[in-house]
Amino acid sequence: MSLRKTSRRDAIRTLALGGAALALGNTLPGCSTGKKPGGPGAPNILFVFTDDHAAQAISAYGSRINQTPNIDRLAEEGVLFRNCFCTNSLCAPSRAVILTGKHSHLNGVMDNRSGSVFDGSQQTFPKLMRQAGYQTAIIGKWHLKSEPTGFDYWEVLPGQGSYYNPRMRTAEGEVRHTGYTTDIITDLSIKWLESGRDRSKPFMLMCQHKAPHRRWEPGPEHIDDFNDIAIPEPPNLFDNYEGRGTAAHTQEMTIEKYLNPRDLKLEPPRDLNEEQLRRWHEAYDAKNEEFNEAGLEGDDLLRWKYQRYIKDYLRCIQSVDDNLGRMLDYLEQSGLADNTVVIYSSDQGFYLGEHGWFDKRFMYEESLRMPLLVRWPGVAAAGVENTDLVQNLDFAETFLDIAGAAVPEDMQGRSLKELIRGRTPQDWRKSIYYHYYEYPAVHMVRRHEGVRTGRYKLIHFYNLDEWELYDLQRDPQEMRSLYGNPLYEEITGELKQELVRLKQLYAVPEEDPVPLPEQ
Ligand code: SGN
Ligand code: CA
Repeated sequence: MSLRKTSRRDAIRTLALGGAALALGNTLPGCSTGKKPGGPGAPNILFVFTDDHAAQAISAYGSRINQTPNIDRLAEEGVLFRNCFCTNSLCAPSRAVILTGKHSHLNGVMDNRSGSVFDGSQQTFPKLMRQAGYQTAIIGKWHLKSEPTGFDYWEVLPGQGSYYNPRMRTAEGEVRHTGYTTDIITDLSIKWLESGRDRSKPFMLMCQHKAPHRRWEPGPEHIDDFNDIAIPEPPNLFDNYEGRGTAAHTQEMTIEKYLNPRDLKLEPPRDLNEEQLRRWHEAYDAKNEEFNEAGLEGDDLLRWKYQRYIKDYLRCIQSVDDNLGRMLDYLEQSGLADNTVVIYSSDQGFYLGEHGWFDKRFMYEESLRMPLLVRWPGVAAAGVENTDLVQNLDFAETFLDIAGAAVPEDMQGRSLKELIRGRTPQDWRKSIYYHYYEYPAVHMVRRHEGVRTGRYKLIHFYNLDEWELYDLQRDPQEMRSLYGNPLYEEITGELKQELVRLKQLYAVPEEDPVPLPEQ
């Protein structure tokens, strides 16, 4: 830990020099490599994207609960973004924002419901990269219901996909694999890099894992990890939601009440083959017997559920981290590493027991934040941390900019390329807009929108007409809303104005685009 910090400080010093050197060599916007878009030598992009991986479970972000050596390699060799946030903390919406560079109300995917089908005929960055001469591929979780468009190759999980023996959709029809899905998605990705692509073109490969999504089913290699240790609990595991409004009190995502027997591995998954099931029983049966005999209640039962949940979640992440290591090794061995930008991120954050919760959806920090790490040899300085406010809204623009392709005017984010190079533009955004729509639905998180600045967060649960205000510097865990406190009247007024400005900027409709069902 301290070693990494030292190397970061050194790296920041290097950046000051490196930045100047880069400025002399590369002054043309959109042409960092000095190469034509899509032409020979244009950088490849490998985007490794997971489902529900919270930054609190990455050691480079200071995790107290696990080690992720391969993700950390990206931090050591590139840039770690501390303040990357999603616009709408849910799977399909986050993915649609990434493809289009537009907020949910413009790309049409406001929530995960069956009616929210991504309109694949709209402008997306993969289509534009293809036009710029790139080969594009997506392998793994897609979750946007319609057929992927803009990809030279795609092989995706139907819906949420499964952890074991996944069925996958391809342009030629459905295929079925045997094994652990995180390993399989990596195998397929390496196979495409090795023999599936047109080697005369640069590539954009989206390698998108199902893990570590609920029901957190570990793979055979990590199923016994963490057995003999207790994972530290978050300080607000026993939160009683005092100091917050109706939404925090009425959600349905507490570890205490809403984990079911399959989540807790008191019942095995239904899709395992004989050998996998044997391994499963070997891992859980004795522990489950011990649990059944203990007759735990109250706080002790919650503590046990937290340990079971968090260990399985972390076991899934260990496989993700191993498999990222395999991808990085492949890039090295194949000679691709020097000219490939590697990006790691996840569709949103997740509660790892904070506020007593699992799941996401709220605009509170743990589920708003996305991990984002970028390694770009020769361009990004190594071991640097960026603290600017960035969003998944910026990803499409960033990919296009890396490729040297033009960023369309109607995309709503902004390329992160200059930030990756360590040079934040003077007029970088000072606030972000957030909007969550999926209510009523699983977990019963009320609809809300809000604004976050570097220090403050204002949230409006608009169907309840309740506001919450947090001073993130004084109350990083968001335990007490300051809304209505006279000392914060001025800042509240400023944030309300900022919210209005952002809604105009992003063309948010007056009427909620997802009508509330009749009561
Ligand atoms: C499933 C999960 C929910 C989760 C949603 C959305 N239940 O419905 O807990 O909030 O997905 O997740 S499960 O028992 O089926 O796993 S998302 O990441 O796809 O948005
Ligand atoms: Ca997700």
